Amino acid sequence: MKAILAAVTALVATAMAQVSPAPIPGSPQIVQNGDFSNGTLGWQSSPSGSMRNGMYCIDVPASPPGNSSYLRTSYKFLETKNDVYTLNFTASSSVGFDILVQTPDPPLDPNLNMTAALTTSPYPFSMTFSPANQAPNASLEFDLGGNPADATVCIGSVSMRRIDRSAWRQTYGPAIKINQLGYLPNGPKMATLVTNSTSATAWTLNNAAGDACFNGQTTYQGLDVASNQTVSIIDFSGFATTGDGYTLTAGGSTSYPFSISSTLYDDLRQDSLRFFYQQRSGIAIDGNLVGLQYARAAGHIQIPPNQGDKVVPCQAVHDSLIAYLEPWTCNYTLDVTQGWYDAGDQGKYVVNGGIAAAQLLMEYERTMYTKNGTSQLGDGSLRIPERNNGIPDVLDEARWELDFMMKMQVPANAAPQLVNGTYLDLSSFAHLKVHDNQWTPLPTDPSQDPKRRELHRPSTSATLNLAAAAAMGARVFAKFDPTWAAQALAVAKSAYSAAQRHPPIYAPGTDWDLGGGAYSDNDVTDEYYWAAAELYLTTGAQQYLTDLKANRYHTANISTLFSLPGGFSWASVAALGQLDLATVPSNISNHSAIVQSVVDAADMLMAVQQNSSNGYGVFLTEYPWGSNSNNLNNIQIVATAADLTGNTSYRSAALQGIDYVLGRNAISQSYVRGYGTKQTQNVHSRLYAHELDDRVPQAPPGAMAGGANQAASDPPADDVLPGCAPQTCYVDDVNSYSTNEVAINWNSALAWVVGWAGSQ
Ligand SMILES: *[C@@H]1O[C@H](CO)[C@@H](O)[C@H](O)[C@H]1NC(C)=O
Ligand SMILES: *[C@@H]1O[C@H](CO)[C@@H](O)[C@H](O)[C@H]1NC(C)=O
Ligand SMILES: *[C@@H]1O[C@H](CO)[C@@H](O)[C@H](O)[C@H]1NC(C)=O
Ligand SMILES: *[C@@H]1O[C@H](CO)[C@@H](O)[C@H](O)[C@H]1NC(C)=O
Ligand SMILES: *[C@@H]1O[C@H](CO)[C@@H](O)[C@H](O)[C@H]1NC(C)=O
Ligand SMILES: *[C@@H]1O[C@H](CO)[C@@H](O)[C@H](O)[C@H]1NC(C)=O
Ligand SMILES: *[C@@H]1O[C@H](CO)[C@@H](O)[C@H](O)[C@H]1NC(C)=O
Ligand SMILES: *[C@@H]1O[C@H](CO)[C@@H](O)[C@H](O)[C@H]1NC(C)=O
Ligand SMILES: *[C@@H]1O[C@H](CO)[C@@H](O)[C@H](O)[C@H]1NC(C)=O
Ligand SMILES: *[C@@H]1O[C@H](CO)[C@@H](O)[C@H](O)[C@H]1NC(C)=O
Ligand SMILES: *[C@@H]1O[C@H](CO)[C@@H](O)[C@H](O)[C@H]1NC(C)=O
Ligand SMILES: *[C@@H]1O[C@H](CO)[C@@H](O)[C@H](O)[C@H]1NC(C)=O
Ligand SMILES: [Ca+2]
Ligand SMILES: [Ca+2]
Repeated sequence: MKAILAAVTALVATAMAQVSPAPIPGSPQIVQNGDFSNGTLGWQSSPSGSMRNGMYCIDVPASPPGNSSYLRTSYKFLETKNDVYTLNFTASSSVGFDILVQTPDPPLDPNLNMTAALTTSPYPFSMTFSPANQAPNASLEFDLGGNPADATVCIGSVSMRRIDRSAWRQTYGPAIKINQLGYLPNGPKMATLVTNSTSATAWTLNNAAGDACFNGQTTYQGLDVASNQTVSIIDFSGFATTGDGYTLTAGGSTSYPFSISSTLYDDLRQDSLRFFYQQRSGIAIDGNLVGLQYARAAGHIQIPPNQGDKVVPCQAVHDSLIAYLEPWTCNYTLDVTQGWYDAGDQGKYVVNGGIAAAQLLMEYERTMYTKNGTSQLGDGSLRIPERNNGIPDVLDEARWELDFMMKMQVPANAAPQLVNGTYLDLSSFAHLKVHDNQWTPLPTDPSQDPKRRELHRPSTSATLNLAAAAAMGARVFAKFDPTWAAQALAVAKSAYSAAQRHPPIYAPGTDWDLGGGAYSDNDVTDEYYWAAAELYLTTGAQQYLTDLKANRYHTANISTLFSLPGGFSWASVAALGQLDLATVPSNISNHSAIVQSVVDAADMLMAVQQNSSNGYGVFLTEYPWGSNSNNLNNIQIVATAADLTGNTSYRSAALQGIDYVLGRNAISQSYVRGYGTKQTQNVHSRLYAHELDDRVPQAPPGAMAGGANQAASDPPADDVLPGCAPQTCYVDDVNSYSTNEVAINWNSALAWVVGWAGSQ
């Protein structure tokens, strides 16, 4: 599933006649008359059979595999995409052979499609599966072909249930909420105590030996609106002795243990970037670099069953008619290998790749203009194949994505393409995305994905996003690889001028659920702003300066410019342009006003953090899909204000904001794999669906879940989160794509922020 479909994923629950009751938590039996106690009520078979010893038995003539003989339900039922089903039945055959068990819902995915090896003794089969697509008209079917000789097949005790989550309860952890990784010795040290007590409560800081080493009194704060918890604050910033295994106690509660260390963020700085290597497409993942359990073959290099990504066509017309309501296609193919898989799926989306690559480039570029951090991001700093090639590894990682994005450009002189009834010259535009034409199940190894890969229609957003990111790449790579930098700059310029050739071609909201997310965007003025800013900073050319100064974002108020308080995102990128105009040296005339805008934005965010209704120091007023990244992107603004001004109140505010994703939150959840006592286990990802298949690993250290989502909707969330307070709307379940997915644009926000924190 896609990370960002909040507005469109609410699948309409269709009521259907002749369908068994829609499954609901706690009463989810789907099969009627599964023990055949009512004869064949609810069943169809060919040939017809009869009851023997409590089972339904069919005499099946010898036949090739297939459905020439079958037993199936006579009614249709709903199978919810990604939900978990278990099918049990007992079966035997007078002649041993394999039957096929299916829940077909043509022309959709196989859903359940498994074989059961029958022998003469009745055997109790149990099969668990998750539909890869919404299947509104599924039936349960036993295909009885494939028997080498005439056979009597008997089936009984058929039961199929949707997972029962009625016993699930949110877990809140200790009443004292802390950053479970820990605190910097010279940084703020805040914790939150959930208590109804309005009076000051004594707290104690204990070292690993259990000895009290610091103490104080809580400050009553009141209601934290986002969690509906009444909280008091513990401030132990005055304590700076490094060590591991500290705990806080207060009001009868003891916190999880944590460290105080000046190297606190060093490992996470690496691990947050490691995520990108493991998301790479088009290259084998080397187990010697990241652990043998993560080794995998190169994905999508057109070795069967892969159908891409070396010679990828545009969408087939029957798909594009759904996406654009007209038969858009093209008559070329592109090699679009490389890049990172976007999220839990294996699509590759230019607009999301662009902001993720940009944040990695910014993480590095920041160190060129501020005093510290370069060596920690240098060549050899990451466990990637390009270590020790003379180029800082974080830049090697970003280039893997930029190389893919540059391949997404429409060839020069391509034939005109249909857009809104007119054929337009889209040469040098960027295709918005490439992904499967249908969803694959969890887990799926990328090298085993058999679906057709398709290029989707170019959009102005993708084209300008490419222009911006490639211009940044050109700038940062100029001294490491001038040849590549020149290529990237040529791409950026050609994309920018191509975008200007036509009125905006918007990526539509209708292009979703054909195996990928929509990434729709109806405002590309911010993309123009970002692209003009980056091209200006890279080239110094007047043309781009003129464009950016004329762009309405340049003079917009700070909430518009920085997307406050919600946070910038793949669809709202003006902040990225403004942050770079503020931090990257240039001759722009109103530079001090631009710096001031970053400072003003940071002030607005500080007001959010310090609001009395905010008990967790988080830069959020709402909790949308991927809220952890909204918080982190806002931290990037506050931290940049700290870099620009040296004002320690911004530094302190930004560091406090990080505590939230590492456990100082209403449910004591560290959303980062490998860090913290109560850390996320079951992220939604085809690479890391360990919860569904033991042979697949859990997500590696440094991978971050999207986090609380006040509009969470997916199979587990729909069962267990109704009525949740926004900051508690999280379920650590592999199928909860709306709260527990991983994504490149979320980890890039984490990477920038912990890269910054590691330099403090
Ligand atoms: C058998 O059918 C009757 C009438 O349709 C129904 O009331 C009863 O619940 C059914 N029993 C089972 C076990 O399905
Ligand atoms: C058997 O399978 C074929 C091919 O999938 C399908 O067209 C046909 O409808 C099926 N027949 C029955 C009786 O299910
Ligand atoms: C179902 O499984 C059978 C046997 O493994 C295979 O031949 C068939 O292609 C599968 N069907 C689908 C739709 O995947
Ligand atoms: C399900 O089947 C019913 C009747 O067979 C049909 O009217 C309906 O369109 C089908 N729904 C879908 C989503 O295919
Ligand atoms: C299937 O059988 C297993 C093992 O006996 C049991 O734990 C489970 O509850 C059964 N599930 C259904 C859907 O009947
Ligand atoms: C605070 O009071 C509310 C309402 O009585 C109660 O539900 C909640 O459990 C209390 N919280 C704590 C931490 O005692
Ligand atoms: C907030 O908590 C109070 C009691 O602690 C409860 O009555 C109320 O329903 C809760 N509100 C929400 C939105 O959860
Ligand atoms: C694509 O279409 C254009 C215009 O119809 C045509 O000139 C060109 O030869 C076609 N290219 C290919 C590879 O078919
Ligand atoms: C197509 O036209 C409609 C109606 O004028 C407009 O809303 C939409 O944005 C246009 N789409 C593109 C891609 O130009
Ligand atoms: C900022 O500008 C937008 C768009 O013009 C407007 O809707 C919003 O109210 C303004 N916000 C502030 C804080 O002035
Ligand atoms: C600013 O302008 C001067 C004079 O044209 C030029 O030498 C310098 O490189 C420019 N600086 C930047 C950062 O573009
Ligand atoms: C980073 O630089 C700041 C000043 O820019 C300095 O106060 C701090 O000590 C430096 N940190 C490290 C780890 O060098
Ligand atoms: Ca390197
Ligand atoms: Ca936009």
